[in-house]
Amino acid sequence: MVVVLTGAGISAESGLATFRGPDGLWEGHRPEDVATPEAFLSAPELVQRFYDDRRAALATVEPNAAHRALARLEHALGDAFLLVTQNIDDLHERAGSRRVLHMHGRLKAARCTECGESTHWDGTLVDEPPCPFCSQRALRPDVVWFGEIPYGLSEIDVALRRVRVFVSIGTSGNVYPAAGFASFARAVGARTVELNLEPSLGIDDFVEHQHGPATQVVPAWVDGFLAEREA
Ligand code: BJW
Repeated sequence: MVVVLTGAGISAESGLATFRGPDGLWEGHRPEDVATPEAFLSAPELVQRFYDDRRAALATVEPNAAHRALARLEHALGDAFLLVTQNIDDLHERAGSRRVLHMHGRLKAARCTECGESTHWDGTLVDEPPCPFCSQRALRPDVVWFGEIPYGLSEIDVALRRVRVFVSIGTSGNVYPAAGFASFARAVGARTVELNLEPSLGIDDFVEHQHGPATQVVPAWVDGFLAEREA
């Protein structure tokens, strides 16, 4: 089983900002201070506008060569492949990936804080539209903030127990539980690979690494891996 974990770095060259660093998405705020249910409760309009803008921006960006390389890898491996993304954008799907698990939710989904139902969402939420299930005006972005439980943890656990090759792409290794996957994969005997612009916080968990822009290192690694498999 090949498990790939992606983070914001894979979408950076498509034009979507990453979270941390000087030009980070939260402009000087620490993500753990602003990406919380408490921040939403204290400034709902600000938070809704922030996600509405990011949702609208999806229409202005395209998947890049790294997203497309992972779709190619899935095509070659079929069921023996799982892509776990921390990203809430839809660029993996638009590149052709199907076995994608969005552990931190999706920009194009809204969840009702009254009835708990989640629904596909393309429009805005700041105007408090009614929930299509219960009609309450209580929709929020269906994303996972600090202190909330990520999606798909049982499916990820099953995949990580069977993983032979674990590849981490474009993530800084700051946020758990995702930041713990490489060490788990290594403990079960997997080959662990990091493809990132720079060494992540978890660099010691990887037996192989290539540092550079995702649009260069990911297609090159996928080509090499598929050639190795066929040899
Ligand atoms: C490029 C590139 C290019 C740039 N090419 N690369 C103490 C210890 C351990 C854990 C905790 C702790 N205290 C609290 C916790 C838990 C907490 C946590 O991790 N806190 C940390 C601050 C320590 N985690 C949680 O609360 C999570 N839930 C949880 O733990 O539930 C409990 C539980 C879990 C499991 C079992 C049982 C119970 C929830 C975390 C939710 C994170 N949410 C966010 C926001 C999502 C919505 C949104 O998008 O707005 O998710 S925060 C933000 O960080 C977002 C991202 O998915 C996530 C990770 O960021 P990512 O992707 O790594 O981005 P960056 O910017 O950090 O890095 C980009 C990388 O790309 C860099 O390395 C660049 O170099 C690189 N790069 N350009 C290649 N062109």
